[in-house]
Amino acid sequence: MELSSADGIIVVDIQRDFCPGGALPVPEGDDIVPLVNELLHKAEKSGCFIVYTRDWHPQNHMSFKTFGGTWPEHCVQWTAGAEFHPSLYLSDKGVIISKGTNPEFEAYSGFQGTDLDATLKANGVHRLFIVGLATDYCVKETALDSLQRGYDTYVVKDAVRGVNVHPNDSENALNEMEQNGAKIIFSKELLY
Ligand code: VGL
Ligand code: ZN
Repeated sequence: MELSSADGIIVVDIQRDFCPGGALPVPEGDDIVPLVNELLHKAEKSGCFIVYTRDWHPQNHMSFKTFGGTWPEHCVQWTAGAEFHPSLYLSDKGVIISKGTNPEFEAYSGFQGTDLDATLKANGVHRLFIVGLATDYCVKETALDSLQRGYDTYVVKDAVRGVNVHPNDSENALNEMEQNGAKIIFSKELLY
């Protein structure tokens, strides 16, 4: 597949807290970083629009156990855990979208409560490739919102990883995305 300026890549939440050693680690979450970096270099060369989403919670966010939610405290704004993985390639052409900033609302999707849709439309993006963490939460919800907003949506299977609170959660999430119209592809289809 050829990439162009009508394409975008959304790098979902590749942050320290979602990687091994972090507060809410996705098993092998950091394994995808070299591949994501390759995809980013390819995207940059092709004029593809680059977005990095980040989970960016206030300290009193409702998703935290201490505030009635289900997750340990993670990705608190301006803390080390909220930083992008240190090996993630940050393109200076990339745009950062922060989500989950309202203490009263969960926001797994990069579209939820952000100007991501407007930013993509303003830049003429019609097709989206989604990579990152976590397959069964933020990747899934971002992909479903992307489909709902009319983007031709691709999920790069070898460039996502899931939490798998239940063992099949990632597989089920990929099926759900596919059933809703997402295309599940492998990175080699973009790289070679
Ligand atoms: C996420 C759980 C809580 C994610 C964010 O990025 O998938 N998961 N907050
Ligand atoms: Zn979160």
